[in-house]
Amino acid sequence: MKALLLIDIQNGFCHGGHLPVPDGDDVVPVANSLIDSGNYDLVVASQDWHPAGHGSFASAHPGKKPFEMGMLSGKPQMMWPDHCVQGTHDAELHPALHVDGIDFIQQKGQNSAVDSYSAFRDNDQAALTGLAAQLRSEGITELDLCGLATDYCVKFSALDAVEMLPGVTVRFIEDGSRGIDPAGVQAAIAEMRTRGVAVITSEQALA
Ligand code: VGL
Ligand code: ZN
Repeated sequence: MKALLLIDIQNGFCHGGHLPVPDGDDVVPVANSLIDSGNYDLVVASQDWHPAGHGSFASAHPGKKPFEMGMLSGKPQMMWPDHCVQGTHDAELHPALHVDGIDFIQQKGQNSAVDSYSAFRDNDQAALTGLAAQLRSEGITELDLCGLATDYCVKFSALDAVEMLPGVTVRFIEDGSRGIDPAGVQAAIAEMRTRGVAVITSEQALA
């Protein structure tokens, strides 16, 4: 049983969004070809879904600017621009994404006191979203993932998949993903490889 996990392909991370990832829109046609391939028994999309004033927003920390480090609940936290606020256009999935082929949307990031890069659990590795249990109950044995951003939510989701779904083959689709920082992307890919994530192309995923 094969699943496709599309990470945070939302307006906020694409052109014109509040936290745009360079060339973020370019993942959409790749994601659509994967969705439409019929290769997957289950297609899940994650959605960053923050309440207004979320603790990861620089605007919630007087004197802090976006992309500086700050603190959240006593731990170092990247200060992000306000993004993907629940119910706003910024939080919607990209309008060109073939949502009819998506079986389930996994929201995350609702707790203001902790960020949640991974679609599986928060950054404290405490609160689970329920996605791991769902994939297990569906009998998923292979998980391919891609989306935005490689160096944050895609990486954290891939590493959690390896850890939380023992026995499941996890593959990162490189051309279906884009990152925020080029050095961060290279480090993320190296870390994923080291931790047992296969790095593949969409062509390989579709083969
Ligand atoms: C993300 C930063 C903050 C992501 C989400 O989707 O990679 N990055 N929130
Ligand atoms: Zn976020």
